[in-house]
Amino acid sequence: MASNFNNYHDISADAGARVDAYLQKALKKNYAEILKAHVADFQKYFNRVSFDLGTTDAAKNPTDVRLAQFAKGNDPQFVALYFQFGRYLLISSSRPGGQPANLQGIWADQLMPAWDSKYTVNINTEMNYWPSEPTNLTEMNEPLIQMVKELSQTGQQTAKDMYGANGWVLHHNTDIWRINGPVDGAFWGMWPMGSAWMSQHLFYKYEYSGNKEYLKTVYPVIKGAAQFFLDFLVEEPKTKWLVISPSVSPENAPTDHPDCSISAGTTMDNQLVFDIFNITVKAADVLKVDNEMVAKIKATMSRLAPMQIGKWGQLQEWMYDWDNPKDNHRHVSHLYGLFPSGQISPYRTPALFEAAKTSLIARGDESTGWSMGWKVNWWARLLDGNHAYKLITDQLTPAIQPGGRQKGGTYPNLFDSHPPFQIDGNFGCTSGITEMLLQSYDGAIQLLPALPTVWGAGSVKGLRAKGGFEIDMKWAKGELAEATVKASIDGNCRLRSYVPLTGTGLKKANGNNPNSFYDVPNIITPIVHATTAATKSEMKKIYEYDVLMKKGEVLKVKKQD
Ligand code: FUC
Repeated sequence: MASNFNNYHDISADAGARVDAYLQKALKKNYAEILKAHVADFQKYFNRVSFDLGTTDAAKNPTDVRLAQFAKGNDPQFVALYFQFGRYLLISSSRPGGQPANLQGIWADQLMPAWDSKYTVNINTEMNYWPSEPTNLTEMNEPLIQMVKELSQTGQQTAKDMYGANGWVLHHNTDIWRINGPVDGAFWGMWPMGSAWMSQHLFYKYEYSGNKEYLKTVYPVIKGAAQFFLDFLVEEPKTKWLVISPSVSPENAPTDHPDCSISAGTTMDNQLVFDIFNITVKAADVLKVDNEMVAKIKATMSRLAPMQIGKWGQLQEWMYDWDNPKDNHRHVSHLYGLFPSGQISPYRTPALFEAAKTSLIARGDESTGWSMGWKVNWWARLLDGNHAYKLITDQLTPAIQPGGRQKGGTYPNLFDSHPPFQIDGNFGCTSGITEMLLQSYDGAIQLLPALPTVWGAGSVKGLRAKGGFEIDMKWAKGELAEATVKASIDGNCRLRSYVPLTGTGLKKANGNNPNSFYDVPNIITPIVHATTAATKSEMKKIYEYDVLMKKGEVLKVKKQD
């Protein structure tokens, strides 16, 4: 019930005294009071978001039956339930003062759980936190932020000892003791990019709230991550690009070049370095600090490696064109640039958009649980609601097959299966469903960007968008009917929609969005090696509007008749 653990470098607490204190406090209330307090505490967070896709008779079946029958269709409420289950899991496993959600959350039921129930930071830990801001659960980030702050302390020593570098480093895995060095083997472990990815989450919280006081408290961590990469980048001799070396494209090896599994300048490395530099510059600008370092970062950014489109039209995963179109590895790390990052956009970078799509099609759909969860997000960003829905169906497939064999999918209690049980896929899919309904990147708030045909009518309330906006939407016949936007800070609200809208104060959008939370990344021009003509996706017409909103204001818009 308690331990002597205070934090990663202090185990001086008295476990017995702690148990006593817990019990004394609990015993003051009877069962009914405790239950009431618990429900009130839970609902305070949970009830911020509602999601309705309609309910059919299938909802009367027990969960295992619904799961087994989901692919046959006609159970839209199951998706809404699964979405809300992800929120339930985050509320339950990531409370301020505790530890962040790990590989099995608080539900690891073995003494030796898979991968020690730790934090794999080359995707899994980040995925756990994708839903926190967009599904209105900002408080649940607190344990993650605390862990990243602690990692930024322990990681300074590792950066010095291993690389003689300033700032802080984190490799692909960590645990409650905040370890930062490579573990488990060179092929997985030699990935020095953890600080670049984990620090993004500290900045997301700022982007959704606009709270500068909060930003001040995490800025040293973000800056420390950038400092490491300023020291660590090396010049690639032929191209003169500044790259990471050695590194891996997480856990994947170019199948035709197995000797190159550890290489340099992989696409994900370049994208991550770009993002950590980009957010450091933005944060320093908001806080009006560190001019000199910002100038150095900007000069370095101009020398980073560009994304490259390889010979079969794919987004290259490595610096050299080693991608094999038959590779169906679960990690598709080079698409980090499409999601969660916003470097690739259908409207700004159409060539990269098509290349990312080509890569994803080649990788295939069915995979491990978390990989399918990530793919829902990617197909949403590729604006293909039906393909995103196909991935939800793949994920909501029974993990336990006839005969007992397990595969990637979902257990009868709705836990995600890698296999074995891993909670990241739950969070990844909850995030993906959100991305189908609302995206706030690429210069605008896009309403219903990737609605699948099967969700003809529905409503959602309480989703959050960057820049402090909260959004409710209703749709019918597959089209947005109305939306409400509440502003929690001042700022221009740019709405993007597939249908023309009316509403008080709505003006046709013009030029760049003046709201700095919607600045688009100024990426390096990609290099195209492809010899075949690129595929061309059919894009729906979009309508964009601006409304200048003040804190507390509410905007109502409707589809034009
Ligand atoms: C990474 C993934 C595995 C698994 C593990 C916890 O190593 O490649 O699939 O999710 O983390």
